[in-house]
Amino acid sequence: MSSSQPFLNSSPISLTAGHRRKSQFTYKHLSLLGQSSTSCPLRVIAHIDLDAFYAQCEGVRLNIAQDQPLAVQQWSGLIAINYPARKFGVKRFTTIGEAKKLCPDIILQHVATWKEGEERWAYHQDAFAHMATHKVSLDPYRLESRRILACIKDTLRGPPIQKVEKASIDEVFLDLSAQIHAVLLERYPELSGPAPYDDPTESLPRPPTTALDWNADALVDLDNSETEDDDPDWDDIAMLIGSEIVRTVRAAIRERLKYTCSAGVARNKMIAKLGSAHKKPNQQTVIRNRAVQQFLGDYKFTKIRNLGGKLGEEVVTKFATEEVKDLLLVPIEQLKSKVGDDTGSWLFHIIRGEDHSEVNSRTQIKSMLSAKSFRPSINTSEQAVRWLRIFAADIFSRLVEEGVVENRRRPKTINLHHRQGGQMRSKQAPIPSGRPIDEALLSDLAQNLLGQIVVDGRVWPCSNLQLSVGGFEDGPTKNRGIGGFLVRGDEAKAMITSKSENHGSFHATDTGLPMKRRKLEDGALRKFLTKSEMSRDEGEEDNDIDNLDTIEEHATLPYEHSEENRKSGSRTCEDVSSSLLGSNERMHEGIDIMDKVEQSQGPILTRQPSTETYTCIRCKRSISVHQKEEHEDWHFAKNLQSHENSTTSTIPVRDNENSAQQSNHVSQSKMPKKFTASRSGTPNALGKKVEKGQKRLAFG
Ligand code: TTP
Ligand code: CA
Ligand code: CA
Repeated sequence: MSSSQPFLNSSPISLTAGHRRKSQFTYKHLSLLGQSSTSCPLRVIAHIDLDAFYAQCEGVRLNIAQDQPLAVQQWSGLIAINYPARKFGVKRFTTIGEAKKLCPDIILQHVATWKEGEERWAYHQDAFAHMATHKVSLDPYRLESRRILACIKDTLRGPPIQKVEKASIDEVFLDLSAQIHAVLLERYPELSGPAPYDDPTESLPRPPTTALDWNADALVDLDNSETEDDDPDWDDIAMLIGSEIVRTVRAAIRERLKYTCSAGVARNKMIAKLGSAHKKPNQQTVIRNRAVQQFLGDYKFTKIRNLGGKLGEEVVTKFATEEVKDLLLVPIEQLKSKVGDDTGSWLFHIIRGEDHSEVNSRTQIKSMLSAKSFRPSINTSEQAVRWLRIFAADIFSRLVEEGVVENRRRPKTINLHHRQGGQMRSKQAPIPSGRPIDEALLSDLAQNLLGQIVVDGRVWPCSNLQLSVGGFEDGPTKNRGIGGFLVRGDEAKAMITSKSENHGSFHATDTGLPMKRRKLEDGALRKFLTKSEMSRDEGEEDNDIDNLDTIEEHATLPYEHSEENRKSGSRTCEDVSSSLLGSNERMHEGIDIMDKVEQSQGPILTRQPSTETYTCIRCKRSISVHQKEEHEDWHFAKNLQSHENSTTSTIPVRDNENSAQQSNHVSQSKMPKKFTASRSGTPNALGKKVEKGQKRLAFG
């Protein structure tokens, strides 16, 4: 055995001679397994999710005994509760007071915060009392998340090439197919011979085994039509090997980093993910192919990825049930006629456990967001600028991890969103490509954008600011020389063009300022107008969004006080600090969609629920009027994310909203367009097209 293939030697299979019937799998299937083909029927995917993640991070950091109840506090709410504390009935929406009553020994650790005006985040003992002047930092958890990912990759190190997709701050998907293929050939040399008659459609020999040792795995019962007396076929054995690998990975995380996690092992991402949540903490659940129907039949379909949100609600309404087993009885034509061809077809397959979505190891961050809701609102540019500096520092520290210093990756644009009363405004600017990005540059650009908002007037009181960078591009080389920072031909052309356009449409004066703007208070303006070029979006943004269940973030919805709902991806955005990954999958998840934001973070709002409610026109949820603003911010953040995601989405177009060239065939892994952001044109952060002739003004 080579040291790079750590799983080849274990042999938990009892080798009793079995029946000599042929396998239902062919040589072709085996070869597809080696290629990690998404259509391979022997495919094995694992989903690993850390138990009570932030709580474990704090427990490990503070070296607290593992049986000690502990919860992570954010302002006056709890965002993560460890399993010992859960035994006392402490939950995510338990108030601090209640938690102490339920469990007097509980340790409540507040998340780290950036204090207004300070340059670094820190653990401040009194942070909870200073929501107005502190901003949450998720850096400690991001760092641990990274260490865990590195540990997983190290444990799985190839060959064959590993496929690991970071799905959220505390989750990964692993496509173990290629590894399992290698193990199979090593353990069962009879599989490596050429296919009889050189025909790949020939069946494989039957596995020489009648019983498999699943160790301590939680094994989901087989479908009714199957019995444990049936001899295992190669898919069972592949699953078993996958499960061994996952056990090894979990043990490594435990030994090296002290964290426990739970896992699901199954034939695709959708089932694996349900599996990891099936038994927690510190357990792994295997859903063999022969157990899929049984397993899914017991679920409400609203628990399935992508069916947690609006689409799920629509299906519930149209078919008057939430149960998978009821929906299984509905013929495909009926599904199609009620929810459209593509959605109907997708739904038909997904409830049968068919999901061919890929484990995408190249998921990359597509944008980063740092934001703060102000309560009370802020009233001066000085205050805003102090926050912008923090946002810039926050984003820059994450950019460093993305390799921005070495120019491995680099964002192209910077956006500032500003909320005043019910009005959200947004300004965007290119990040000049001719110089390295640093904290000061981001801070300057952000201040320029704020300057533009100030110019427009109606700025204070401001209740929310959000700074984001996006449009990430890979650098040409890891170590790009100085030449790499020179403006490229096209960019230079674009810059020149946009400048001349601006002059034309804004009647710029010799100071570079448009007439209309010069009338505005010069002092406030000057302060913000610095050397760099500024961009201007015309008019107010339209932040309409219709894709509740397509985005991932990490904010917690205050008005959905249930574990179930949180799984379906509903969270708010108060202090937000997120990085959006460019993956197809994230579009499809609810909370864990929110999860795929590499980490956005979800503050929990713990105000007393108000009796007064309104129905949100976007998501049709009933929301307390007190939470209206946060709720709208949440849509806003989700929209931003969906925009970022939309560029890599493989989601198909839904019939009733589709144009003529819609295809009838839809990949089962895909979701309908209605639930995604628009991909037409170049939507800006708010899903609105950025105008081609976006006005840019050069201020002196
Ligand atoms: P989850 O994986 O949903 O939950 P968990 O890890 O705390 O617990 P479990 O054992 O059930 O998996 O979320 C991961 C982390 O994300 C969680 O520790 C804290 C953070 N988070 C929020 O900040 N807000 C939220 O609303 C949720 C659900 C999670
Ligand atoms: Ca978790
Ligand atoms: Ca999770």
